[in-house]
Amino acid sequence: MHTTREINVGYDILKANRELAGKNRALLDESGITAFNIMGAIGSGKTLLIEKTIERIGKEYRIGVIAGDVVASIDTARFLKHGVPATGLNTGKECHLDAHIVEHGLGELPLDKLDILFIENVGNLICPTDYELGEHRRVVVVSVSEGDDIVEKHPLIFGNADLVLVNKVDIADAVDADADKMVGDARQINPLIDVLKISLKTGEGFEEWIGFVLGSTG
Ligand SMILES: Nc1nc2c(ncn2[C@@H]2O[C@H](COP(=O)(O)OP(=O)(O)OP(=O)(O)O)[C@@H](O)[C@H]2O)c(=O)[nH]1
Ligand SMILES: [Mg+2]
Repeated sequence: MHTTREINVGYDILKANRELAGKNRALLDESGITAFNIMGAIGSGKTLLIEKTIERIGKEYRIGVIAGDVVASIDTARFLKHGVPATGLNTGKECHLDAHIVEHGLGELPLDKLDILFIENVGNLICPTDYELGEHRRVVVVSVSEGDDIVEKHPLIFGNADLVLVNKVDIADAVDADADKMVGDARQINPLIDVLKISLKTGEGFEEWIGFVLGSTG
């Protein structure tokens, strides 16, 4: 005969993760670093966003990057080309970063020499939702090429984010997407969220993004 017992593994894992995230945040605060968790759909423009931001403010602010991906070396190489400290975290079969792996990433970076840290999360709109990393701001990048129903199909990740970037508006007509619908969906899910329509190709909305970054930086 089998007996069953309920164990709330999910709760314990998330609780442990939150504790570790708190430690990461304390370390970042001690070092005077503002950290951004850049989440978002696969291929939505997370790496290019960080690269363009390094080009725009990398001379005035000391920027570091943690690149999290199933295979992280490709995005890490893109960041290193800009001459900033960057480290890659391979998540293997995991579809999100967690606070423990990020703690290792922090150990690889010269924290005393940084003002801003961008953490690129694994590209998807589901797994990263519940895992705090110790960041100060949570940003979700989606793009019109995923289809303009992508936001309403993945409500949870927008519920606890600070900012949504609706990227690639330069190709909205070509892919038959209504970027304003995506903006409206995000606001409906989370009335407190900031939303910007941007194009990393034309520069539309980019200065507003920079305003968000600098406004968040202590
Ligand atoms: N037309 C257009 N293309 C863009 C824009 N932003 C990014 N791209 C292109 O989209 C592709 C994916 O960009 P990445 O920055 O690698 O996307 P990512 O979110 O980091 O992708 P993963 O790390 O694989 O999830 C690249 O070919 C970019 O050049 C944009 O605003 N407009
Ligand atoms: Mg990337």
